[in-house]
Amino acid sequence: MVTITIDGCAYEAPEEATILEVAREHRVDIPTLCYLREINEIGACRVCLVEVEGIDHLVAACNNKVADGMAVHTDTPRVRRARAANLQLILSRHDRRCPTCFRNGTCQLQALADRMNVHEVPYTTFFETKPIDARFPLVREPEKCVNCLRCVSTCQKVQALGVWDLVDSGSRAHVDAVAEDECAYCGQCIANCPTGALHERDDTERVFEAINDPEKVVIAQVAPAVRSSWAEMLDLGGKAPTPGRMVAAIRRLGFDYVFDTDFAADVTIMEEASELMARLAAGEEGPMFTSCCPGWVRFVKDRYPALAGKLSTTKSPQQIFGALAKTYYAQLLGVDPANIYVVSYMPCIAKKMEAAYPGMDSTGTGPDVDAVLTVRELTRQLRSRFVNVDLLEEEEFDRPLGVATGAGHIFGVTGGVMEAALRTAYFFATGENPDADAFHEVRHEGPERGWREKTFDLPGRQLKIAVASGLANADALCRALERGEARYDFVEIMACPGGCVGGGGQPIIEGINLSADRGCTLRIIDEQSELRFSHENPAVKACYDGFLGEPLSERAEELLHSDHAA
Ligand code: HC1
Ligand code: SF4
Repeated sequence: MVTITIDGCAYEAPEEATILEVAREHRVDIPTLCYLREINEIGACRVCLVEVEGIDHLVAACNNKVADGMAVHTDTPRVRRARAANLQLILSRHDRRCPTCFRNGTCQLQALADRMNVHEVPYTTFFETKPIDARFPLVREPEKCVNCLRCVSTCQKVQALGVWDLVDSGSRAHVDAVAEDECAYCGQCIANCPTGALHERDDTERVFEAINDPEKVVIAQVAPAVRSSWAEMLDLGGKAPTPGRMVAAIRRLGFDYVFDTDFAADVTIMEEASELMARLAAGEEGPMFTSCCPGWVRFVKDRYPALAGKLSTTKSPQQIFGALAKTYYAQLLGVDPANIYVVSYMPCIAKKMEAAYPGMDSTGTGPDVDAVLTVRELTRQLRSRFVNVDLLEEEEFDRPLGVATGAGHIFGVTGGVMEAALRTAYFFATGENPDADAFHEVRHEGPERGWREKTFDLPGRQLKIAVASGLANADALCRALERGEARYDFVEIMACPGGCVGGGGQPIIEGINLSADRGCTLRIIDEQSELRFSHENPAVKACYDGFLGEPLSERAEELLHSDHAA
């Protein structure tokens, strides 16, 4: 430990700590723009400058370590002038049309200018407006980029990919895509962008057009993790952000039916657990990988093609929902599937891409899922339609595709798909339910590095499983599998850290990682659910009895499985 003073107060600190970490630990505010803890500590923006006694120049607090006896000053006239000048230089190259920016109100640059009382830019403004680089489904607006490199570091360190980099030199240096084809569309670079330089393609108006079309039956499906975050950017006037209020809010947008992706997650489990049991019975070499996360599917196919054949063929809940909505439910309604329009609310960017895959068209009338909106797009829809969310009472999902179990709800948190599948696989193997929490050890609590492995006893055999989230962790796990350093029967991987609760389409709140809290919300919803086993979902049973037949039946194979060839 060392002793330092910050603004005259003495603090003990570990030797390896940075000035910024010690300051934050003791509630001394130092502004930052490019800093991302353990991901991007490069001192690029020079907004966190501080004065250190005995050093002539100002130093960046984020990447300078403390030393015994160090005296730091965070609020001198020299510090304030330098920080403001640096911020003004950044602003001089930034497209400042804030009112029409997607990040208006959540932009860290905007917030910093306000917080630092910077209201003028005395330098020549020379941002260049270029046509929007609309790469599906990510959109980049280069004139809003502040070269903080957060996207570069996030993609490299969290996702083991190198889509972005700094190109050119001197005053022409800027961030650009250098390996676009590698992109998993996870959206983590968007979630960590401090400005509006990166965002998802906006599909809100397309959905309103469908809602306004009297010919269309417009159906919403809501992903598991959305219920944990939907109200983060809304003012509910102190009311609890329950799934029931979420349903009421979405219904106010004009949908004919509000259904639950978690119903389809229960169907996914019926198919995936059956597939696992069949693979084990056939003595196939493991592992079987979950395939509900399109970011992971894209990653493994691109990076580890030899392992891609081990993906479960079961489609994701989003796609199973779309396929059943346009076949089973169209039949129940007596409506031509061409007139059904399915909208997904997802915490995810890659789901926009998954919905557009060739082959995800079960009826030959168009994609099973017509539009995919993120939680941020949902927030914009509710605001733009002036829905008074604080007045909403709780409402139920519509039936039958709105009936789900606790097992379906936990899909949205890392370990949840595995746990849900094991509950049902155990039932398939024994004809009896295990304790609903028998497999709780697969749960990850909080952000983690690496992967978790466990061995469970199923009658007659042991099942070795692993769970990972974040593609850097998936990369390490795949490497271990390829080298023969690990062996599993069943592996769950989600591309985003923490699972979908940490998805790239979730609300962005600078400096706060809410994925652990959101994961707890889903766990609580599971614990409080009347039904916690997918195979006990009465609506799922009815769907099999009246339409699909058995899991892995010919019709189920045709509608609910894919070779992930896209
Ligand atoms: Fe997910 Fe899934 S859990 S992938 O994270 O399997 O997006 O929430 O909808 O499809 O159910 C996302 C979440 C989501 C699918 C399910
Ligand atoms: Fe990298 Fe994910 Fe961003 Fe693609 S979406 S550039 S994979 S962080």
